[in-house]
Amino acid sequence: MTPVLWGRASSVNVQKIMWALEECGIAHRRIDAGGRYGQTDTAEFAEMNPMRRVPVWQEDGLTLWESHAILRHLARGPGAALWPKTRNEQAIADQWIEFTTTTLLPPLIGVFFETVRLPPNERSPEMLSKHLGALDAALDILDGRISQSPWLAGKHFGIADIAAGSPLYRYFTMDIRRPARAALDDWYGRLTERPAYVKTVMTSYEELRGA
Ligand SMILES: N[C@@H](CCC(=O)N[C@@H](CS)C(=O)NCC(=O)O)C(=O)O
Repeated sequence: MTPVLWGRASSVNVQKIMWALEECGIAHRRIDAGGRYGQTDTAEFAEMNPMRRVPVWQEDGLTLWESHAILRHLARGPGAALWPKTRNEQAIADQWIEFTTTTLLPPLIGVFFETVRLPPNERSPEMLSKHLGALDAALDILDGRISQSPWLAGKHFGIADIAAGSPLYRYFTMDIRRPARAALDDWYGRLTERPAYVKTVMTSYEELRGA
């Protein structure tokens, strides 16, 4: 079967997979699901992913959810160009992927909600300030890493850059204050030069805006 990616193109977690697929020219079909596209509340979807979340990846003999697990799976196969070359680089890539899940994404999502997703009358300056503080601390750490290494895992662009880089388009386009960070700004600039990033990540998120 042609592999199937379930998930709406406006989801930052789906975008990670779309970006990896595009970087490596991996044939697949994408089906819109989640958010305004629904489908996640059906029994069939729950069988694929009991979390009822997107993305979900389906190929012969495998149904997989959790975007970072999908990224690793692709990079161990047709997306090998994204898989770090040495065991040490694989460990470092994993470290930054875990950092993305635990430390970068939660405040970034919080800021996105307080700036875009919530209707203006439900936004809270206190919550925004709290999330921005945590986000700044996470971005300072990323900036420190990129000031020592061109890409997160080392010399080569790969899955860690995709995991951490996909939400950064939102960071750099939201209406918030952004302190200059030379290395991080340069890394983001290099991401925006990749045609696959432009096509899959640098896209409108207006459908998510609260009324
Ligand atoms: N840890 C999961 C998070 C998945 C997730 O929260 N997906 C969001 C979209 S970014 C979702 O499915 N939201 C409900 C919806 O879109 O209906 C992953 O990385 O895949």
